[in-house]
Amino acid sequence: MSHFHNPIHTSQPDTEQAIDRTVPEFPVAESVDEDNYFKTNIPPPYLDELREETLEFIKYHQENTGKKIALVTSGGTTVPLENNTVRFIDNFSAGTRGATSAEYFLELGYAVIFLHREFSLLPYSRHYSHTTNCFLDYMTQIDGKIEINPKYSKRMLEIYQKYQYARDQSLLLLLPFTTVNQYLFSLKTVSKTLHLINTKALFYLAAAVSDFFLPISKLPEHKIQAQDHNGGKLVVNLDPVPKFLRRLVDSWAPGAMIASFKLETDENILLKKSRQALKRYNHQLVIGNLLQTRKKEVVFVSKDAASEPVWCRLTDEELKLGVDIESLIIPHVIKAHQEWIEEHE
Ligand code: PAZ
Repeated sequence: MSHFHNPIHTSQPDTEQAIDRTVPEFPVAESVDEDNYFKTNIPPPYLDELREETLEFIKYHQENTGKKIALVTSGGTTVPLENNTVRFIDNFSAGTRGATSAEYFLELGYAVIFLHREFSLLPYSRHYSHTTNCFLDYMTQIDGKIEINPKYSKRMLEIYQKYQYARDQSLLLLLPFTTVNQYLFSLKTVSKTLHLINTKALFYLAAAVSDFFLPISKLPEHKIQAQDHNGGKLVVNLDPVPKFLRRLVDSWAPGAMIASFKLETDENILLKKSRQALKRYNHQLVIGNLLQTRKKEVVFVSKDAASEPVWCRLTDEELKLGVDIESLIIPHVIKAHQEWIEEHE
């Protein structure tokens, strides 16, 4: 069983939705919003295949390895403005947090379902895919043959060995999405499938999910024409994406441990918004981060009323040496997961 070369592709969207992320709080999604959303938007055609792959992966680990499972979401979602999509709204996320975190989960004994934006960073290949102009920069020509440049080979061998181990042990299931609609249908399907078999799973929600979208009912079928609009202007009127985290907690995967990320750009509201998220969605852990400093510090806000926020920071020296902040985040999350499992046994 290898899930590294998944046949599902998502970047040619069929129909969907829109974003930005600077706007007021929207109401928490109730079941009626959920029903409405999933009734009035079209599921991606590969959803059954995605469910089957998830089920196979979970059963395999339940029967053969007994490993704990982490669902890691990663990267940004797009919001198509046309059904035959020429234009879409996107966000900044490259998937660094998700891909790097997945590596540390794997290293620390988890099997990982990696629900990610197609073509964003992936565990292991992230070290090479976006870091130079081209992967060929890592190669060199010696006596008319092409080889890995010796200055990279030691590090590449270490990464290759981890990659090979994860691949050969079937520890990583790669599931792609592109649009926010694909993300929502996939998250619901994977969560419910996971919940059927493994109620003690860990959800680690690092994807940057659109807050706004264009429902299928309002989506033009064809490329928007400039002359169709007043003075050539395009005014886009987006709906809020229902806040599904509460549905995940209450109904899709009740009993799972859920850690979500909260992204802000204003440091003065980060803690307040992180606490608010925890209260609104009633899950276990919010990891707050600022766009500007997300690679060097995050704050853990947990449900335990007695606990103060815990900051986790890299020193300047560690940053210079290229230490990943995820090497601090993941042990913290795993410890919380372990304690949570013990409490619920
Ligand atoms: O993908 P990346 O490493 O560039 O960014 C990671 C992140 C900032 C998207 C993530 O840490 C995060 O905060 N995700 C949740 C965003 C939100 O919906 O608030």
